Amino acid sequence: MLHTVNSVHDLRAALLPWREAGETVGFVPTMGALHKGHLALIDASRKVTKRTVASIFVNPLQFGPSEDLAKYPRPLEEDKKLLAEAGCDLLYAPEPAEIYPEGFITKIDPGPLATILEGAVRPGHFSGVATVVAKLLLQAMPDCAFFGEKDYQQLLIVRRMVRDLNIPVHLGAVPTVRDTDGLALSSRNAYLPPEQRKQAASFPAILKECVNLFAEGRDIGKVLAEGHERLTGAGFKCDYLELRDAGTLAPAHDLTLPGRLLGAIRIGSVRLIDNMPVNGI
Ligand code: PAJ
Repeated sequence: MLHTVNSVHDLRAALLPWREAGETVGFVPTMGALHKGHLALIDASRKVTKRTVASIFVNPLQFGPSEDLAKYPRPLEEDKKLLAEAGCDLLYAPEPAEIYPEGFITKIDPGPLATILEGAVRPGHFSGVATVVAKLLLQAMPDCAFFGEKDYQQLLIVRRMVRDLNIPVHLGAVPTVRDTDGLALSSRNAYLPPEQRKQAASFPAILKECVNLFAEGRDIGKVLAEGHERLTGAGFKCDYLELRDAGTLAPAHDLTLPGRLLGAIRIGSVRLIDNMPVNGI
């Protein structure tokens, strides 16, 4: 049975003997409803550290007022089973009052990176993410922490925060895990009715087509405009489809540096994001 703690005090108490024995600790923050994408982060941690700690916390601070906080899936028992099978050593599953006690006021402002792309559509989202990730890292003080490329902008924001605030942790980035039809695994895929789930596979397929056209040296603006049209033609509402510098997320006008193609679409009420690397030439 997976050892589970719910408070900062118990988390630190559980980590202490490992620390005293000189064992390295890897940390994998999640919001639960775990799938193979999350488990790839556990695997990545287990490869480089002696101990692996996962957290499950559905962070109210990163949900907008019209978003799905209340209905976010919380299958805790199933998650614990998956974590135990994956070889995770400890689960930290705090309640909101443990993370945000009465009077909590201090938040992290990740700056301009937090106001573009996802941040433009979801104001305050990345401040909520950065704040909770900073808290979790300070609570657990791991040697390494692992994040998925699936949430590419989040990964860059966390990297930047760790550097700017001198948080003593090494970050590991894990490539996106996809379903057999190419759709990036996400807890939100469960909201898709079967017909829309089938339709959703066109999203990564269209991104991939764009990546291939960039590799052929086609005009960036034209490829993006056509990609946008294809997404709309496939029945999606496209929030954005953009080619950005992979390191800074600044708009990429050419491919002298490695790029990242990032997209967000809606199918009905479900919003999906995805991204793919575009090699510099
Ligand atoms: P959550 O959506 O549960 O994701 C937890 C971690 O799993 C993130 O680092 C995310 O990028 C990674 N992940 C999700 N789907 C993946 C996939 N298909 N392939 C690879 N990695 C994947 O992201 C969050 O939670 C929260 O914002 C959090 C960082 C926990 C802060 O609250």
